[in-house]
Amino acid sequence: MLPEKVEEILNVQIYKEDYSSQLYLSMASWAENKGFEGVSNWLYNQAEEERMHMLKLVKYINARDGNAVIPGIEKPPVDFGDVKVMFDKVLEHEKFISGSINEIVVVCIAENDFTTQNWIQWFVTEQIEEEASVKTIIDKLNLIGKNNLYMFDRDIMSMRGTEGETEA
Ligand code: OFO
Repeated sequence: MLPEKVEEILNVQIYKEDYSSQLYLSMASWAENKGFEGVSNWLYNQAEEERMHMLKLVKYINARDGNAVIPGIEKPPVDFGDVKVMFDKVLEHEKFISGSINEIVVVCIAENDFTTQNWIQWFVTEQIEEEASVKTIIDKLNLIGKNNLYMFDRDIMSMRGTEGETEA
């Protein structure tokens, strides 16, 4: 049985993961329309991964006799300036998500819910990886400047490897 406060904060996280998915989907569509095939593929995969994170939360809450609530989602922005500005926003968003996951850990400890505290560690590790992979992308963008985005777009296609595979 989940403590009420844990159930509540996990439900808030469902919203955040769902919004992350929609945000990256919107970025993917924007990048695709600008002709960045590699960038858009990376973002489409990322959107899918966030959806898996959301599902993981839904299934966990329900498995622990809680009620997972599927939220309505705010419309994400539709214009992202340029590729570098967009990836800066991705990193900022991932840092925000990492903060949310840490808050969940804090609530689990306060509520003596060591089962969820243990379960949520998967997300803690995932956030380290996600922030690191976006930082690597931003480093590359800083190195190439604005003049060689074509090469960058091809390069990013090979950057996902197995990191995009997420089990629900
Ligand atoms: Fe971008 O990560 Fe979900 O949790």
